[in-house]
Amino acid sequence: MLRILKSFAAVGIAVGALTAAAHAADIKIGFVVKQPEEPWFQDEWKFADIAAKEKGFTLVKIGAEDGEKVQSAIDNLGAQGAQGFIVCTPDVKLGPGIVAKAEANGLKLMTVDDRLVNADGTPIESVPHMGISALKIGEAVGTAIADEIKKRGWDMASVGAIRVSYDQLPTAVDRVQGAITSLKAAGFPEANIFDAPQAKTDTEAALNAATVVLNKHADVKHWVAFGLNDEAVLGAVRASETVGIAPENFIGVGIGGADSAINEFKKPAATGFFGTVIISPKRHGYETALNMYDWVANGKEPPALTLTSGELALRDTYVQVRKSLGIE
Ligand code: FCA
Repeated sequence: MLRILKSFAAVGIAVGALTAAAHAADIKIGFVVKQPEEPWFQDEWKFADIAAKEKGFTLVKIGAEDGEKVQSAIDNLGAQGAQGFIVCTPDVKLGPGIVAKAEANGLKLMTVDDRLVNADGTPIESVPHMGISALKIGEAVGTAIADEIKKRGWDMASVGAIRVSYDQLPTAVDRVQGAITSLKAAGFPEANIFDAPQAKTDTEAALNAATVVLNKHADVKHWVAFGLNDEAVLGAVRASETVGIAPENFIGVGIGGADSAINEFKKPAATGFFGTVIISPKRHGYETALNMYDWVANGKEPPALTLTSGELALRDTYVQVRKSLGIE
């Protein structure tokens, strides 16, 4: 009898394990990003894929560059029987529409990187979000630039700063504001900071915006640049090269640390792209995907707001910094 009971118990455990596995296999989670060609988002997807493999759920990756594509991506996920999705939207003002669409399709919703806003511009707090500590990371950018200005012995009063801006995105505003705060605290004159509004958040748009500033102030010899990400700063660096500014006269510090920055650091000679504050695609990809999985599978709601940190890296330190962040 005892033997029979024991074997029943064994079967019970095996069936339990099978049910859990079958359950994970039924789970489908979407990961929708605004700029699938940007290395940062490719890295997010890469780490989300690792979470999917580990837990055994299906990850559906969708690039959605505009509002219409976001809407159809959500309908598509609903039609495929997904239970939830994570999104970095091309426009945070789509917030209320995205929330409504997710609800209509019975999908759990979480945001990453860019937080949805209400019609009045305030964040939609009911949607769990993971973003970066934008002000703090921006401050680290500004400090790195100010330190390097001093190291190169430039006269602060005659240095020009390019603020590559994308003011329709709150996290972008905070990032550049942080940089300005640190620069000013280090004695950088506000009047020397020139706005270069980019039409899109890619390198080409930043190049165009920065070129206008550089042409307007052709008498300035020493330049620095900051923006919302590596692409923004790389655009400013490319613009400086086009107008003939030497790398030693330019200090650009980005935010990101994915391939856009790495490829620049790998060039045989240093460019004006001096450094980047590396943020974690592992946390933003792997952790958000796990959070969503836990929500769907176990009913555990993700934290309402998670803000991740960053770490400054230069040409000769980025390999080490990436390793220490577990993203090598
Ligand atoms: C925004 C930017 C990306 C990346 C992310 C964390 O979405 O557009 O480049 O910096 O925040």
